Amino acid sequence: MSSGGCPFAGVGISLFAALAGLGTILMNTKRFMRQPLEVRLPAGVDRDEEGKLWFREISEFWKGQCFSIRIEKIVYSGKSQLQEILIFDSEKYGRVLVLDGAIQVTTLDEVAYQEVMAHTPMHLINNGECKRALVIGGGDGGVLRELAKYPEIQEIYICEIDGDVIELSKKYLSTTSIGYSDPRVKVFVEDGFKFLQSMINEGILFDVVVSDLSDPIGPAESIFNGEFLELLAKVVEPKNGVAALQGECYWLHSHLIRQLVDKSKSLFKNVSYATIAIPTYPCGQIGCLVMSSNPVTVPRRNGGVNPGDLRYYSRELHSAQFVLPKLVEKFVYGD
Ligand code: SPD
Repeated sequence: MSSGGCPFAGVGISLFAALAGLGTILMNTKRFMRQPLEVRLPAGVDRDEEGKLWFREISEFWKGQCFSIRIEKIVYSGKSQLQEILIFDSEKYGRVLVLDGAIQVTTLDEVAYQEVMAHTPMHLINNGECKRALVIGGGDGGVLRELAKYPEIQEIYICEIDGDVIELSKKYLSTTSIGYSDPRVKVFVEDGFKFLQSMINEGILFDVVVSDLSDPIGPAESIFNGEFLELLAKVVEPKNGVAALQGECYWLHSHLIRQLVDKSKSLFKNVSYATIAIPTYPCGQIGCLVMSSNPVTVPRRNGGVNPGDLRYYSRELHSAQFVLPKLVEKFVYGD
Protein backbone atom coordinates (compact mmCIF):
# COMPACT_ATOMS: atom_id res chain seq x y z
CA MET A 1 0.00 0.00 0.00
CA SER A 2 1.23 3.57 -0.73
CA SER A 3 2.27 5.77 2.19
CA GLY A 4 -0.30 8.46 1.23
CA GLY A 5 -1.27 11.02 -1.50
CA CYS A 6 -2.86 9.94 -4.81
CA PRO A 7 -3.90 6.29 -4.76
CA PHE A 8 -3.15 6.04 -8.54
CA ALA A 9 0.43 7.37 -8.20
CA GLY A 10 2.06 3.87 -8.70
CA VAL A 11 -0.04 3.21 -11.81
CA GLY A 12 0.93 6.68 -13.17
CA ILE A 13 4.67 5.96 -12.75
CA SER A 14 4.38 2.55 -14.51
CA LEU A 15 2.40 4.11 -17.38
CA PHE A 16 5.03 6.86 -17.73
CA ALA A 17 7.84 4.27 -17.80
CA ALA A 18 6.01 2.22 -20.43
CA LEU A 19 5.46 5.29 -22.64
CA ALA A 20 9.09 6.35 -22.27
CA GLY A 21 10.20 2.80 -23.27
CA LEU A 22 7.93 2.87 -26.31
CA GLY A 23 9.37 6.25 -27.29
CA THR A 24 12.92 4.87 -27.14
CA ILE A 25 11.94 1.86 -29.27
CA LEU A 26 10.30 4.13 -31.86
CA MET A 27 13.34 6.45 -31.96
CA ASN A 28 15.72 3.52 -32.42
CA THR A 29 13.51 2.02 -35.13
CA LYS A 30 13.50 5.37 -36.97
CA ARG A 31 17.30 5.66 -36.67
CA PHE A 32 17.72 2.05 -37.89
CA MET A 33 15.43 2.67 -40.85
CA ARG A 34 17.49 5.66 -41.96
CA GLN A 35 20.55 3.36 -42.41
CA PRO A 36 20.77 1.69 -45.86
CA LEU A 37 19.98 -2.00 -45.43
CA GLU A 38 23.14 -4.10 -46.17
CA VAL A 39 22.21 -7.24 -48.04
CA ARG A 40 24.37 -10.18 -46.96
CA LEU A 41 27.55 -10.09 -49.07
CA PRO A 42 28.67 -13.21 -50.98
CA ALA A 43 31.60 -15.22 -49.57
CA GLY A 44 34.93 -13.51 -50.35
CA VAL A 45 33.33 -10.07 -50.77
CA ASP A 46 33.76 -7.21 -48.29
CA ARG A 47 33.61 -3.41 -48.10
CA ASP A 48 36.56 -1.09 -47.51
CA GLU A 49 36.42 2.09 -45.36
CA GLU A 50 35.16 4.09 -48.34
CA GLY A 51 32.31 1.63 -48.80
CA LYS A 52 33.78 0.13 -51.99
CA LEU A 53 33.25 -3.59 -52.61
CA TRP A 54 36.23 -5.94 -53.02
CA PHE A 55 36.54 -9.59 -53.94
CA ARG A 56 39.32 -11.38 -52.06
CA GLU A 57 40.52 -14.73 -53.37
CA ILE A 58 41.17 -16.59 -50.14
CA SER A 59 41.78 -20.35 -50.29
CA GLU A 60 43.39 -23.20 -48.40
CA PHE A 61 45.01 -24.04 -51.73
CA TRP A 62 47.13 -20.84 -51.63
CA LYS A 63 47.30 -20.22 -47.89
CA GLY A 64 48.73 -16.94 -46.61
CA GLN A 65 48.17 -14.82 -49.70
CA CYS A 66 45.20 -13.42 -51.55
CA PHE A 67 44.62 -11.47 -54.72
CA SER A 68 41.94 -8.77 -54.53
CA ILE A 69 39.84 -7.12 -57.22
CA ARG A 70 37.64 -4.06 -56.77
CA ILE A 71 34.04 -4.84 -57.68
CA GLU A 72 31.93 -2.38 -59.63
CA LYS A 73 28.75 -4.43 -59.59
CA ILE A 74 27.70 -7.90 -58.50
CA VAL A 75 25.98 -9.48 -61.49
CA TYR A 76 25.10 -12.88 -60.01
CA SER A 77 25.66 -14.66 -56.74
CA GLY A 78 24.24 -18.08 -55.90
CA LYS A 79 24.89 -21.71 -55.15
CA SER A 80 24.56 -24.60 -57.58
CA GLN A 81 24.26 -28.16 -56.28
CA LEU A 82 28.06 -28.38 -56.34
CA GLN A 83 29.56 -24.98 -55.65
CA GLU A 84 29.23 -21.24 -54.95
CA ILE A 85 29.07 -19.17 -58.13
CA LEU A 86 29.83 -15.46 -58.22
CA ILE A 87 29.91 -13.21 -61.28
CA PHE A 88 30.82 -9.54 -61.01
CA ASP A 89 31.99 -6.58 -63.04
CA SER A 90 35.35 -5.20 -61.96
CA GLU A 91 37.13 -1.94 -62.52
CA LYS A 92 40.31 -3.43 -64.02
CA TYR A 93 39.54 -6.90 -65.39
CA GLY A 94 36.04 -6.64 -66.83
CA ARG A 95 33.56 -9.38 -65.99
CA VAL A 96 34.80 -12.04 -63.57
CA LEU A 97 33.60 -15.61 -62.93
CA VAL A 98 34.43 -17.10 -59.52
CA LEU A 99 33.71 -20.72 -58.50
CA ASP A 100 33.99 -21.67 -54.83
CA GLY A 101 36.05 -18.56 -54.17
CA ALA A 102 38.58 -19.14 -57.00
CA ILE A 103 38.79 -16.89 -60.06
CA GLN A 104 38.16 -18.84 -63.28
CA VAL A 105 37.71 -16.24 -65.99
CA THR A 106 38.12 -12.50 -66.39
CA THR A 107 37.37 -10.79 -69.69
CA LEU A 108 40.77 -9.08 -69.69
CA ASP A 109 43.11 -12.06 -69.37
CA GLU A 110 41.11 -15.29 -70.01
CA VAL A 111 42.52 -15.40 -73.53
CA ALA A 112 45.98 -16.36 -72.23
CA TYR A 113 44.78 -19.55 -70.56
CA GLN A 114 42.10 -20.61 -73.06
CA GLU A 115 44.36 -20.12 -76.09
CA VAL A 116 47.30 -22.06 -74.65
CA MET A 117 45.08 -24.91 -73.45
CA ALA A 118 43.45 -25.27 -76.89
CA HIS A 119 46.07 -24.24 -79.47
CA THR A 120 49.07 -25.97 -77.91
CA PRO A 121 47.63 -29.49 -78.41
CA MET A 122 46.06 -28.47 -81.73
CA HIS A 123 49.47 -27.40 -83.08
CA LEU A 124 50.89 -30.80 -82.25
CA ILE A 125 48.47 -32.51 -84.62
CA ASN A 126 49.46 -32.77 -88.28
CA ASN A 127 47.30 -30.65 -90.57
CA GLY A 128 43.78 -31.94 -90.83
CA GLU A 129 44.24 -34.81 -88.39
CA CYS A 130 42.09 -33.56 -85.54
CA LYS A 131 38.64 -34.85 -86.31
CA ARG A 132 37.27 -35.20 -82.78
CA ALA A 133 38.16 -33.10 -79.72
CA LEU A 134 37.04 -33.28 -76.09
CA VAL A 135 36.98 -30.69 -73.32
CA ILE A 136 36.59 -31.94 -69.74
CA GLY A 137 35.45 -29.13 -67.42
CA GLY A 138 35.72 -25.72 -69.07
CA GLY A 139 32.01 -24.95 -68.57
CA ASP A 140 32.58 -21.25 -69.31
CA GLY A 141 33.09 -22.28 -72.96
CA GLY A 142 36.40 -20.46 -73.58
CA VAL A 143 38.36 -23.56 -74.69
CA LEU A 144 35.40 -24.54 -76.90
CA ARG A 145 35.54 -21.12 -78.53
CA GLU A 146 39.21 -21.67 -79.37
CA LEU A 147 38.75 -25.22 -80.71
CA ALA A 148 35.82 -24.05 -82.83
CA LYS A 149 38.32 -21.91 -84.81
CA TYR A 150 39.55 -25.09 -86.59
CA PRO A 151 37.35 -26.04 -89.55
CA GLU A 152 38.95 -29.53 -89.68
CA ILE A 153 37.37 -30.63 -86.37
CA GLN A 154 34.15 -32.50 -87.02
CA GLU A 155 32.94 -33.01 -83.43
CA ILE A 156 33.76 -31.12 -80.24
CA TYR A 157 32.54 -32.87 -77.07
CA ILE A 158 32.39 -31.09 -73.73
CA CYS A 159 31.79 -32.82 -70.40
CA GLU A 160 31.12 -30.31 -67.59
CA ILE A 161 29.94 -31.50 -64.19
CA ASP A 162 27.98 -28.35 -63.27
CA GLY A 163 25.15 -27.40 -65.64
CA ASP A 164 24.66 -24.09 -63.82
CA VAL A 165 28.16 -22.97 -64.84
CA ILE A 166 27.23 -23.56 -68.49
CA GLU A 167 23.89 -21.74 -68.26
CA LEU A 168 25.26 -18.79 -66.29
CA SER A 169 28.23 -18.45 -68.65
CA LYS A 170 25.86 -18.39 -71.63
CA LYS A 171 23.81 -15.71 -69.91
CA TYR A 172 26.52 -13.50 -68.42
CA LEU A 173 29.82 -14.28 -70.20
CA SER A 174 28.79 -14.04 -73.83
CA THR A 175 32.25 -13.45 -75.33
CA THR A 176 33.64 -16.53 -73.56
CA SER A 177 30.70 -18.90 -73.99
CA ILE A 178 30.26 -18.13 -77.70
CA GLY A 179 31.78 -21.54 -78.57
CA TYR A 180 28.54 -23.26 -77.48
CA SER A 181 26.79 -21.85 -80.53
CA ASP A 182 29.00 -23.94 -82.88
CA PRO A 183 26.90 -26.81 -84.35
CA ARG A 184 29.80 -29.28 -83.92
CA VAL A 185 29.61 -28.96 -80.11
CA LYS A 186 28.00 -31.81 -78.12
CA VAL A 187 27.36 -30.98 -74.46
CA PHE A 188 27.36 -33.60 -71.66
CA VAL A 189 26.57 -32.52 -68.11
CA GLU A 190 28.10 -35.24 -65.98
CA ASP A 191 31.03 -36.38 -63.89
CA GLY A 192 34.30 -36.55 -65.87
CA PHE A 193 35.19 -40.04 -64.59
CA LYS A 194 31.86 -41.53 -65.65
CA PHE A 195 32.03 -39.78 -68.99
CA LEU A 196 35.52 -41.09 -69.78
CA GLN A 197 34.48 -44.57 -68.72
CA SER A 198 31.47 -44.46 -71.06
CA MET A 199 33.68 -43.24 -73.97
CA ILE A 200 36.07 -46.14 -73.29
CA ASN A 201 33.14 -48.59 -73.23
CA GLU A 202 31.83 -47.22 -76.52
CA GLY A 203 35.32 -47.23 -78.08
CA ILE A 204 35.29 -43.48 -78.85
CA LEU A 205 38.76 -41.92 -79.17
CA PHE A 206 39.76 -38.24 -79.37
CA ASP A 207 42.61 -36.59 -81.25
CA VAL A 208 42.77 -33.75 -78.73
CA VAL A 209 41.59 -33.81 -75.10
CA VAL A 210 41.74 -30.64 -72.98
CA SER A 211 41.14 -31.07 -69.24
CA ASP A 212 40.22 -27.55 -68.20
CA LEU A 213 39.73 -28.15 -64.50
CA SER A 214 39.28 -25.89 -61.54
CA ASP A 215 41.62 -26.45 -58.58
CA PRO A 216 41.78 -29.82 -56.82
CA ILE A 217 39.51 -28.74 -53.98
CA GLY A 218 35.75 -28.94 -54.55
CA PRO A 219 34.18 -30.65 -57.58
CA ALA A 220 37.50 -31.19 -59.43
CA GLU A 221 39.33 -32.74 -56.45
CA SER A 222 39.18 -36.39 -57.51
CA ILE A 223 40.02 -35.58 -61.11
CA PHE A 224 43.62 -34.69 -60.28
CA ASN A 225 44.44 -38.22 -59.20
CA GLY A 226 46.16 -41.01 -61.07
CA GLU A 227 42.94 -42.86 -61.88
CA PHE A 228 41.65 -39.93 -63.92
CA LEU A 229 44.90 -39.76 -65.90
CA GLU A 230 44.69 -43.49 -66.61
CA LEU A 231 41.19 -43.08 -68.06
CA LEU A 232 42.30 -39.99 -69.98
CA ALA A 233 45.17 -41.89 -71.60
CA LYS A 234 42.70 -44.51 -72.84
CA VAL A 235 40.58 -42.03 -74.82
CA VAL A 236 43.48 -40.22 -76.52
CA GLU A 237 44.14 -41.50 -80.04
CA PRO A 238 47.39 -43.47 -79.52
CA LYS A 239 49.39 -42.51 -82.64
CA ASN A 240 48.94 -38.73 -82.95
CA GLY A 241 46.59 -37.77 -80.11
CA VAL A 242 47.48 -35.03 -77.62
CA ALA A 243 46.15 -34.27 -74.13
CA ALA A 244 46.44 -30.96 -72.26
CA LEU A 245 45.77 -30.71 -68.53
CA GLN A 246 45.45 -27.64 -66.29
CA GLY A 247 48.82 -27.87 -64.55
CA GLU A 248 48.59 -25.48 -61.55
CA CYS A 249 51.15 -22.94 -60.35
CA TYR A 250 54.86 -23.68 -60.04
CA TRP A 251 55.38 -21.24 -57.17
CA LEU A 252 52.66 -22.85 -55.05
CA HIS A 253 52.09 -26.45 -56.12
CA SER A 254 55.48 -27.97 -56.95
CA HIS A 255 54.60 -31.22 -55.18
CA LEU A 256 51.34 -31.69 -57.09
CA ILE A 257 52.97 -30.82 -60.43
CA ARG A 258 55.70 -33.37 -59.83
CA GLN A 259 53.09 -36.03 -59.02
CA LEU A 260 51.13 -35.22 -62.18
CA VAL A 261 54.26 -35.29 -64.34
CA ASP A 262 55.42 -38.61 -62.87
CA LYS A 263 52.03 -40.24 -63.35
CA SER A 264 51.60 -38.88 -66.89
CA LYS A 265 55.07 -40.12 -67.85
CA SER A 266 53.98 -43.64 -67.01
CA LEU A 267 51.09 -43.25 -69.49
CA PHE A 268 52.45 -41.04 -72.32
CA LYS A 269 55.85 -41.08 -74.04
CA ASN A 270 56.25 -37.28 -73.97
CA VAL A 271 55.12 -35.00 -71.16
CA SER A 272 56.01 -31.31 -70.77
CA TYR A 273 54.85 -28.40 -68.65
CA ALA A 274 54.07 -25.15 -70.51
CA THR A 275 53.92 -21.95 -68.46
CA ILE A 276 51.20 -19.33 -68.89
CA ALA A 277 51.42 -15.72 -67.64
CA ILE A 278 47.99 -14.67 -66.39
CA PRO A 279 47.58 -11.94 -63.76
CA THR A 280 44.33 -13.11 -62.15
CA TYR A 281 45.43 -16.66 -61.25
CA PRO A 282 47.46 -17.10 -58.04
CA CYS A 283 51.01 -15.69 -58.42
CA GLY A 284 50.12 -14.67 -61.99
CA GLN A 285 51.15 -18.08 -63.31
CA ILE A 286 49.54 -21.39 -64.22
CA GLY A 287 50.73 -24.41 -66.19
CA CYS A 288 49.46 -26.56 -69.02
CA LEU A 289 50.69 -30.15 -68.93
CA VAL A 290 50.94 -31.49 -72.47
CA MET A 291 51.07 -35.25 -73.12
CA SER A 292 51.49 -37.20 -76.33
CA SER A 293 53.30 -40.09 -77.93
CA ASN A 294 54.99 -37.48 -80.19
CA PRO A 295 57.39 -34.75 -78.95
CA VAL A 296 55.40 -31.78 -77.69
CA THR A 297 57.68 -28.75 -77.38
CA VAL A 298 57.89 -27.95 -81.12
CA PRO A 299 54.71 -27.33 -83.14
CA ARG A 300 54.21 -29.95 -85.84
CA ARG A 301 51.85 -28.00 -88.05
CA ASN A 302 51.54 -24.66 -89.74
CA GLY A 303 48.19 -22.93 -89.76
CA GLY A 304 44.88 -24.67 -89.23
CA VAL A 305 43.77 -21.49 -87.53
CA ASN A 306 44.02 -17.93 -88.78
CA PRO A 307 46.83 -16.28 -86.72
CA GLY A 308 44.76 -13.08 -86.82
CA ASP A 309 42.20 -14.89 -84.65
CA LEU A 310 44.76 -15.35 -81.86
CA ARG A 311 45.74 -12.80 -79.23
CA TYR A 312 48.19 -14.71 -76.98
CA TYR A 313 49.31 -17.98 -78.59
CA SER A 314 51.70 -18.08 -81.57
CA ARG A 315 54.02 -20.71 -83.09
CA GLU A 316 56.97 -18.85 -81.52
CA LEU A 317 55.29 -18.80 -78.13
CA HIS A 318 54.54 -22.53 -78.42
CA SER A 319 58.19 -23.49 -77.97
CA ALA A 320 59.04 -20.63 -75.61
CA GLN A 321 56.35 -21.59 -73.07
CA PHE A 322 58.16 -24.89 -72.38
CA VAL A 323 61.34 -23.05 -71.31
CA LEU A 324 61.12 -23.07 -67.53
CA PRO A 325 63.15 -21.30 -64.84
CA LYS A 326 66.01 -23.54 -63.66
CA LEU A 327 64.54 -24.14 -60.23
CA VAL A 328 61.20 -25.19 -61.77
CA GLU A 329 62.80 -27.44 -64.35
CA LYS A 330 64.59 -29.21 -61.51
CA PHE A 331 61.47 -30.17 -59.59
CA VAL A 332 59.32 -30.85 -62.65
CA TYR A 333 61.77 -33.12 -64.49
CA GLY A 334 64.77 -33.69 -62.16
CA ASP A 335 65.54 -37.02 -60.50
N1 SPD B 1 43.17 -21.27 -59.82
C1 SPD B 1 42.35 -21.19 -60.98
C2 SPD B 1 42.43 -22.36 -61.90
C3 SPD B 1 41.38 -22.21 -62.97
C4 SPD B 1 41.47 -23.20 -64.04
N2 SPD B 1 40.29 -23.27 -64.85
C5 SPD B 1 39.90 -22.09 -65.52
C6 SPD B 1 38.71 -22.27 -66.37
C7 SPD B 1 38.79 -21.41 -67.58
N3 SPD B 1 38.15 -21.99 -68.68
